[in-house]
This record gives sequence, C-alpha cells and structure tokens, in this order.
Amino acid sequence: MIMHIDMDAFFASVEQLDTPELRGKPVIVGSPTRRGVVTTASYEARRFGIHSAMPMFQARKLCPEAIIVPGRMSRYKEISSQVMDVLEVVSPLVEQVSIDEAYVDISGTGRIHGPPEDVAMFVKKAIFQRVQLTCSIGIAPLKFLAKIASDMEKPAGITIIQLSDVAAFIDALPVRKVPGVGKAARAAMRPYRIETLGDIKKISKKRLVDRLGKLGHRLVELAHGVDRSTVGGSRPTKSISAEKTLPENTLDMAWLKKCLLEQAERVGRQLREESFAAKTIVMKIKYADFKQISRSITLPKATRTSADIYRQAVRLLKAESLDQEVRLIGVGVSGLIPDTVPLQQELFGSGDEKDERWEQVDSAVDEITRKFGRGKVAKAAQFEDR
Ligand code: TTP
Ligand code: MG
Repeated sequence: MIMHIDMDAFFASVEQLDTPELRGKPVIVGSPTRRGVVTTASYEARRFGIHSAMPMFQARKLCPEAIIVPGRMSRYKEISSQVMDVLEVVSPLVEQVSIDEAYVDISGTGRIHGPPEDVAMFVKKAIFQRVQLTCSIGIAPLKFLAKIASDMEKPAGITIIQLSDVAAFIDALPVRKVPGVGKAARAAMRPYRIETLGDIKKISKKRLVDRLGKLGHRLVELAHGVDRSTVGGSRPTKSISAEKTLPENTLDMAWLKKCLLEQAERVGRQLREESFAAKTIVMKIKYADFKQISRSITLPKATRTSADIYRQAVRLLKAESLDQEVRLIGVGVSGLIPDTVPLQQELFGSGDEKDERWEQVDSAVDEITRKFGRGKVAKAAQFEDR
C-alpha cells in the first residue's frame, strides 16, 4: 500500500501556529499588492471562496476582513523537514514531492504498525505531536490513487481505498482528477465523451494515444488498474540472488536441480520478506574451466513464489548443453517491483488460483523457517517441474 500525506493549508497554518492571534481567522498568505496573488489561504478564508492563485484584489473583495501576511519560506522549510523526519521513522521508502507532501511506501510496515488505518492514525498523531499542525492522508494500492485519496477528506482527513474497491473507484473516477490531466488533455478527450477513467476503456487505445501521446498510454494503464510508478522513483535497481560453489564438479542433473531448489527457496523467501515481486529469473553457471554463463527469462507477470523461480531456473538449466562439468550454480531475480503491482494485474479478474495456492504454501514455509531455521521443510516432491 502507498500512503500520500499533504499538510492542510500549509503556509497559512504555520502562520496561525506562530501567531496565535491569527488562529480561527481568515488568513491569506501572499503579496498584499493589487497585482499580487494568493499563495494559500486558511480554511476559514476558503469558506469565502478564496483559493490559491486567485488575484489578491478578488480575494479582498470576497473577504475584506481577511488578514494578509507575506510568506516566510525558511520557516516553512524548517517545518517541512521536521514532517519528513517523522515519515522516515514509519518507512525507509519516503519520496517528498513538494514542500508539504510526500509518498510513503507502507507495504512492509504492517508488522510494526498494523493495518493501513492504524498506520495513518499513527502518522497523523506523530506529525501533530512534532509540529502541532494537521495533515490529510490517503492510502491506496496505487500511487496515483493515494494522492487523490489524501485530497478527499481535507482538512485533517484519512481516506483509505482498499484493494477490493479499486476497480469500482477507478471506473467512477472523473479524468480531471487524475494528476497530469490538464485543460488541453480534457479538451482533446471531449469529442470522445470521456468523463471518467472507466470511459477510457470504451475507446480504442490507438485513438487515445494518437491524441494524447504518453499521457494517453498512461491513462489506458491507469484505467486498467496498473500504475507503474513506485515510491522514490530513483531507487537503485535491486536484485536478489543465491549461488553455491559445489563441493566437487558435476554433471548430475538431480544434484544441480536440488541446488536450484534450495536457492529458489532462499531467493523467494527474501523476495516476499521485502515485499517485492520479480519479473526476471536468472540462472547462472560456472563451468569447470571457470567459463561463466548466465541465462534469464522474463515472465509476462511478476511472481513471488519459490515454485515459479525454481521452475524457470530448471527450464534455463535444461536448455543448456552442459558440455563440461559444473563448478558453481546460482539463481537470481531482477526486475523487482513492489508486490502491489502483480495484485493490480489480478484486479480485473485474471487471478490465477494455482499461484495463490503456491503463495499460501510459501508463506507457511516462510513461517516455519522463521521459527525453526532452514532445512526443516522439504517441498521437493511438490516442486517436481511441471
Ligand atoms: P498545497 O498542498 O497545494 O495547498 P495547502 O497546503 O495550502 O492546502 P491544502 O490543505 O489544500 O493542501 O500547497 C502547499 C503549500 O505550497 C501552500 O501552503 C502554499 C504553497 N503553494 C505555492 O507556493 N504555490 C501554489 O500555487 C500552491 C498551490 C501552493
Ligand atoms: Mg497541502
């Protein structure tokens, strides 16, 4: 799950915090000159219809008693970094996207903080304790939905979109709410009568891409419940692998497969522990003469089961002619994505029951391994490559 947090009326709230006489009053942050514009307004001022980017003279007309204050950027930055410090405690994956908002990947935090509702409550409280300001929080399986959610119950609201509600939510979501869809894009979609993301699925992808280019592609993906963006876009590409130099060189297929099985289990377990799924499986061999090869296969759908990793590794092994004895063998995975993504692909009905069964087996084995150590569970018979 991905969380988006956004401070409420940020600059104006900081002014009200630092100057108690401003609390409960309509406050506008911005340049008081006639040609100035509103940077932001307190929620008291918003009741008069005042909003960011509105010309100041218009704001004054709407609410003559509003108190206009110039901004103090260094103070806002100071508080912003205190807010980000709080988020870093919740998860190592924090991506600040503006002075008052950030995404946090909370997929791996369940064991510490409990379900998303609890994580959100915890964060809201912790931020308030630290800076005495309120924020709004959105949590969803997809990044773009988390941002939309945080805006739904402002100020001081928490909105959670559960995985089971995503498809219906997307179908009904007005396209103008999708970040990146501006005036030009809306005008381009008008002839096709596209009002909601659900409507996108009714027109041909080619037409949409012809008109909107990259944005068209993205909208089609989002409409189908696929958002490839992850938190902290600059995260280094990660891979997980295991390998073993054999006690003696061999051509014994059964032995090599047993090694692959153990390694697939280890790699799969780490994958699941870190809440990733992998698209690419890699099998590596070093021959007796130290010549090294590595072969990979990229799956149509990311996996997190040890069984899949093992099966693909065996396929890659069998495809090799093995013209001399093997000295080292290994398995790895790359193309890692947070494990909400494969779930997304199952959102619209193509859920694979067999995979689900394997995931249940895997998590049972993970649990036993955690308690009793490795080597206590043998799945070899079940794994017989199919
Ligand atoms: P926002 O989060 O967009 O607005 P906000 O925090 O004031 O109000 P909301 O409760 O709706 O989130 O922006 C954060 C701060 O960034 C805002 O307080 C002032 C500043 N800002 C600008 O400098 N220029 C702008 O155009 C906007 C929209 C905001
Ligand atoms: Mg804000």
